[in-house]
Amino acid sequence: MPASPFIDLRSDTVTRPSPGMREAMARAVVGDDVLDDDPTIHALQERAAEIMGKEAALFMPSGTMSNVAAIKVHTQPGDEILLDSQAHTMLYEAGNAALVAGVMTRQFHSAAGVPPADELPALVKEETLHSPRTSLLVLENTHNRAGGAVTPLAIHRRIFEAMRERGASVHLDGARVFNAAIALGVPAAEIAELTDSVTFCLSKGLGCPVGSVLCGSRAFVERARRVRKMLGGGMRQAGVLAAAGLYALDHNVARLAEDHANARRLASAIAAGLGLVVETEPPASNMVYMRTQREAAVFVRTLKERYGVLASVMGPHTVRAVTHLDVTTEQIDRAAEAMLLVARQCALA
Ligand code: TLP
Repeated sequence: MPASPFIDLRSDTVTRPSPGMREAMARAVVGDDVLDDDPTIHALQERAAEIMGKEAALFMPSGTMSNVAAIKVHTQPGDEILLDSQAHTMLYEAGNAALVAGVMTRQFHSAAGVPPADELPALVKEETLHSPRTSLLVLENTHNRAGGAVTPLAIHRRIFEAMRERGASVHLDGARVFNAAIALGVPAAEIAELTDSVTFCLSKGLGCPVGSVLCGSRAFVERARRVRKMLGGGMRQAGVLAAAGLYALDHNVARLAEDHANARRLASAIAAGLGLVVETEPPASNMVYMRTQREAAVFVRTLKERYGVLASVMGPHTVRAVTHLDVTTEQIDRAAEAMLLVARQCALA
């Protein structure tokens, strides 16, 4: 496999399957999963359900499809759902909740990525002649737009109990729930038990080429299977992909701590730089968000062209760098040096 000429910090989605993962994929025993015949997918689903402490799980093509399927199953058309104004589901899923589930979204604001546990209960509307029913709250842990922020368990517990009392379900967009679990020092199941459903991505820090898993009660997963089919997500011999997922759950979870250490290393190395400000110092998980004095697009382009370091533009003056299993500590040090130089050159230009 030719090495990438870049140090690629655009996202943890850029990882490529390792030789060990590719071997596991090549060896996978497969069947037609739409006919419920793929033993490797069954194994992944059972394993994921066990890890999350849920009754059942469903292999999904993406985090986006998992979230919208969960929203569809938890709601009726015309309902209202509560969403963080900066949630991935709010900003980056192409408005699919409105299209697929026919729901209204009501936004709330989180402080540094932690949802306002005190305010949320009052946002749940009871169904009346006039008002929509608030049937679902969607949370995100870790929180991407808030710099990979981690919501503490105590906040999850208060919110879950309050939603239960008011008859609303809680879905967790846990695209990076294993990063949250590592940061909190708890098994992922301790977060998942404070939700009605949870999805996690295999294709981010866990290093798989494709896939997410949606977990919940048996009845929830049965309904989600039908939504997946409706959305064209019924896959056939996808056991080759599930094998990558099983490999990742065995080999790539505990090592997420290394990505967090690399993010902290990067943030502290650039923190005193001229022409940029680190937004989350120290970072809670594997992301470093920074504000640049020059336009983020200019900063990112210069970083790529002069130093072969890739980062993402997240706003007019906001840049994101994400650590993952395909970047070494030595590359992080080189990336930090390049960022300092570019920020300085841009600031003085
Ligand atoms: N996030 C991607 C981009 O879409 C921004 C990234 O590079 O971070 N939930 C969260 C919290 C996510 O960060 C993402 C992807 C998703 C859901 C969607 O997952 P996929 O890409 O599998 O549909």
